[in-house]
Amino acid sequence: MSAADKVKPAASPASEDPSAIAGNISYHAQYSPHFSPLAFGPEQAFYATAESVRDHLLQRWNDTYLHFHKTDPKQTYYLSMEYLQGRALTNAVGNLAITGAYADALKKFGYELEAIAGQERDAALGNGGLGRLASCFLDSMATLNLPSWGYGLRYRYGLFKQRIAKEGQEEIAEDWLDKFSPWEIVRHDVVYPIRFFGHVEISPDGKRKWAGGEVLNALAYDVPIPGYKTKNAISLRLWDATATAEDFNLFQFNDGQYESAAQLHSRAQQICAVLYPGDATEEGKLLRLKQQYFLCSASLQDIIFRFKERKADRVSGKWSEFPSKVAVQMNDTHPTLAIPELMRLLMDVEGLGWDEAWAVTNKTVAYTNHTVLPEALEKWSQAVMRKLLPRHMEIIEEIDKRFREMVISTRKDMEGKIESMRVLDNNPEKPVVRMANLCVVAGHTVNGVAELHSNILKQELFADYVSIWPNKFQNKTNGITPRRWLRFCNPELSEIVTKWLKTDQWTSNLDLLTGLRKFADDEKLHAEWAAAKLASKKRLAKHVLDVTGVTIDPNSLFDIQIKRIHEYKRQLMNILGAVYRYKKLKEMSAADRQKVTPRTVMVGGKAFATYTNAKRIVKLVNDVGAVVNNDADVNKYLKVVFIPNYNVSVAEVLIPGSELSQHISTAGMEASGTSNMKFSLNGCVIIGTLDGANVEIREEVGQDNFFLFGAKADQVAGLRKDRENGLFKPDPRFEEAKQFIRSGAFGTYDYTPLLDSLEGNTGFGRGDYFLVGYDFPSYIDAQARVDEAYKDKKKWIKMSILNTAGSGKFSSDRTIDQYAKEIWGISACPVP
Ligand code: NBX
Repeated sequence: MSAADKVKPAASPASEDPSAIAGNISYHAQYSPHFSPLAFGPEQAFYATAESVRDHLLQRWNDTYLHFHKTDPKQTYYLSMEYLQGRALTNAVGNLAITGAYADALKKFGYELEAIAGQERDAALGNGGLGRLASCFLDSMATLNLPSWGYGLRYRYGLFKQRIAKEGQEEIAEDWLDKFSPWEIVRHDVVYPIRFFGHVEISPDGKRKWAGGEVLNALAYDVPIPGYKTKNAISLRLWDATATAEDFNLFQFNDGQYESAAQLHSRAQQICAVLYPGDATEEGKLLRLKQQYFLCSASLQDIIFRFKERKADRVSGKWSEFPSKVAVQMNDTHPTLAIPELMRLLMDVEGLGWDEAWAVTNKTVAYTNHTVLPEALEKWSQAVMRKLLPRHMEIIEEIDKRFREMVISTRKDMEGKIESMRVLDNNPEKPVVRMANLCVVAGHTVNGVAELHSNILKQELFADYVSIWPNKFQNKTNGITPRRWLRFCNPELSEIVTKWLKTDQWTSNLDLLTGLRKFADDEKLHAEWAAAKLASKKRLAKHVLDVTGVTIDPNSLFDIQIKRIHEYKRQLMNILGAVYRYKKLKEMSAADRQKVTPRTVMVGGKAFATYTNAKRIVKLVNDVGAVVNNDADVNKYLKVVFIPNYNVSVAEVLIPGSELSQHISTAGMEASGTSNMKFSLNGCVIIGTLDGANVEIREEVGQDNFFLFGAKADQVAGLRKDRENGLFKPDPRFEEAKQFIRSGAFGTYDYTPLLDSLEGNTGFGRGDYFLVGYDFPSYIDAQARVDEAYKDKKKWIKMSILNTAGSGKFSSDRTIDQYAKEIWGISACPVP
């Protein structure tokens, strides 16, 4: 009998009876000594409740691990530098179907579950869409009972907190671990060494091996991810960097050299200190590359460990079996180092030859692209790569060499294309490794995230590779989890949907929403729908008042744009539209104003700390708001509000309360967008361009229920050329809006550089690269159609219902099912 067999399974503290739950919450308040046992304010109540819920999670999580271990299915490992998890309590009790029991239990202490859940800090280990997608995917993987795990980094400080000061956006470190996270389980038994720097040693028999340099440890923290109404709970394994006692130089410390004594400890701390360290400096770039390697190396060592562990009882156990047990998905190019790291581990540690290691690697890894913006395609200096990861650089060079040889020997016709397709760009001025090219060359599958984007990948960015590997490229249109993004964040609307569909099965089979179409004209449904929307609008208005001090009218049209601030997303067009609207309102007679549809324009989003124009846009929205909202002539008809510190939990309040949402990127530039799906699901109508997933949303909800405007993706290049040739004639309305800002109507801040970016025919920071001027007139016209449509309440509510009804396709369950079948080759493994 092994020692482990002697450990008796403990009686489970996980109960579904409110009295027992209340007892368990009290237990955690007293015996999990984070606070004084006498304190039981809302914050203490949150931690004790979360720990009690964790007891439920742990049981499922253990059962799931053991079941996967016994069954030994092929398993997917999702590698992502980002997860935007947001809060976990409401989601956990909802997925475990114990919301009512916990609400009742908390009432015994005089607390509302919703208020206690509001105590939780967002886990913001991501920047935006890419990170939130990873979190939605985990929810769907667990719900579909798929054998799958997420791997990421445990950043000490996640995405910064945004404060709006006089000068505009300020960034403050977001201390999500301020007290502690009740959801993570530190795994002292899961530790791997990670090497940096050093050199390559060659043994007499020619074998190459990486040695020297500095070695840190990766320590695992597991976050259980419960599926919805299933016994399965999977793992999000987040790595933290640590140094050991041996790395602490006691001699130096006793000699008073405190900093050098703990040098390795401080380097370890830097690795997971922040999400996306600024990479303007060389140090910043090196740190970001260290982070990427840290994630890849720790995860692959862990994956190989598990493969061997599970293989132990099997008769055969050849490395060629690895791809039938392991699928690795790289979320964008950030985890590309998984490729050379897997090659290194297979060759240098496990003793495989190149060809064998390459075949295994190729069949194991796949890559998702999330952007076609050239400046966002990762390239690493060869010198930095060689210094930090000398053995990996050798492997990358060999991959590059073999790829070139393959093209030359098999595709004479492609010879002229080789330089741009290569992994290495050996431009003597700046030799770099092109990470996307490495992913395409090494991976078995490459996918885009919406139809339009995948087509652009195939026809433009990766066109040359398509002619070599026509079957490598796929589309997987993004999705969102309907649990967090409707069921839990919008309980009023959810209840109505369940009532009219006569089933709550839509939460795991979102296509059922089409069943609402036949009630789209039903007056009773309209009344209920409108009441639910109004309740959500009131909740939103309260949030706005709390965080900005601005009172907004729940009877006005709530128009929202929330996303990272970027010139291609064109928040500037939105605010120019609002400025134009304001100016027209000012010019109108009081009688005419009364005929106008009152609007509240809300914009939220964070600007990257060093992205100057994005920060100017934030400032402009705030400045416009300050003038408009205090202008007694018009503020009954227009308010402009900047929502500070946009994050997942703020989105959960804004999206249900929104009626019109803006997805107005220059066509061809937004790979997919996912908040567009969330809005539409919550009965919000979209004004947007034919970009990313907008195209598919419009198809699903019907073109009458979508306000379309703007240039199409295939026109953009021609329009830019025309402009360079001086053929662009700006619309007077566009000129008027810009001129109004230049006149100082919104204060003394110098908006010249921002507005100048929209002028001229070409040039750095000029030439209106994102075509705001070209699209502005059709945008204003589309907004006028919105105003008219909103006056007809019946029509508007019907559009709203049809948006929800047409959202079934955009469940991340559908997306993940397609990944599982068409890329990973894995199937469900439900805990019995
Ligand atoms: O990924 C986003 C795209 O812009 C969206 O269109 C898409 O819907 C979403 C999910 O597929 N990309 C994104 O969020 N990128 C990043 O956050 C990012 C982070 C770090 C970095 C580059 C991009 N170095």
